[in-house]
Amino acid sequence: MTAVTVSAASNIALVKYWGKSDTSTNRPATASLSIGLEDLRTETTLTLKDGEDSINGLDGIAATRLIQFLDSVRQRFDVDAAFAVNTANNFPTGSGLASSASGFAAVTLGLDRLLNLNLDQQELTRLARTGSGSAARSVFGGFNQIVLDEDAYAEHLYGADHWPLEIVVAIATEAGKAIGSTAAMQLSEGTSPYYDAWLATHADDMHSARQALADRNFEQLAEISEHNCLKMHATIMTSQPAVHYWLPATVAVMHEVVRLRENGVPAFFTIDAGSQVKVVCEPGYGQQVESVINEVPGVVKTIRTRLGGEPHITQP
Ligand code: 2P0
Repeated sequence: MTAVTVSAASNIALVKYWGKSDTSTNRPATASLSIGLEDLRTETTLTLKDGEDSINGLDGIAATRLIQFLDSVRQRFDVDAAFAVNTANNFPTGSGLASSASGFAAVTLGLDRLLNLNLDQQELTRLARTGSGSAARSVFGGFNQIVLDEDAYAEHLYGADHWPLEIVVAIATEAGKAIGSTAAMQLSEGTSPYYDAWLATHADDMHSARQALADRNFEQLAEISEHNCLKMHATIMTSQPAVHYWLPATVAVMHEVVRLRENGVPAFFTIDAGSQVKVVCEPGYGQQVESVINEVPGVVKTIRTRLGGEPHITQP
């Protein structure tokens, strides 16, 4: 085999990863729990070649990070090969929609296949994580968690059929974010007075979210997801210098989601390191939620999807 194509999906964390205990390997300081987004995907083709790597579809820091990752794989598995990487996202890149998660999951799965590494699923997630912490959770579709041992790996909890939630992404801007999550995390760790509280209360959030998933208790999942998201953002905003990811439309969507819930629509919000709001709702409510969110002032567009995100591997 000389080439492979992988489609991997983005994911969003309901209980979030923010902070690292080892920056060189992206070992997270906290566990996390996520859902895969069926229709937000990165498609990456890897082709073996001579000479140097060529990267098409990424530039700047993102391309540098990818080449560092390829170097680490070459070194670890004693591989003497270069790669032509062609990659594209079908959603806005670098704006808080976890393109590094789907991107590094796709490359990891592709390298495993192309180089016949035959890593087991847990090893695949550990390797993807060294590219980007959240990428470990995009190795599988459905509901997944990151487990901390002396290292950290992702574990598949349930398939999408366990609870086929729907997701509406409200895009507040298509511009890239001013500060990437890796740098913003470091700032939070080093300067926010709330960072220690974030760490100290995280295990309880994981426990509560896992229980809500097991019981398919939407109210409990909504409460803990919004709480965990707001704690992370409080930590981000109180870094010095402060990091401002939210835009007016971000806040307007949050208010609209609370109003929807008060009117009996089962929906909650979560926000990653950016200004986009992801609205998660019970099966069957996606269309209604999307039509309301679309009208919120400042929302540029919406993307509606469902829980899923199994990776697909093909040979071109
Ligand atoms: C998450 N985020 O759990 C959290 C919530 C953003 C906010 O994981 O430095 O791109 O590459 O490990 O994975 C985004 O961080 O960071 C992220 P690195 P990554 O989804």
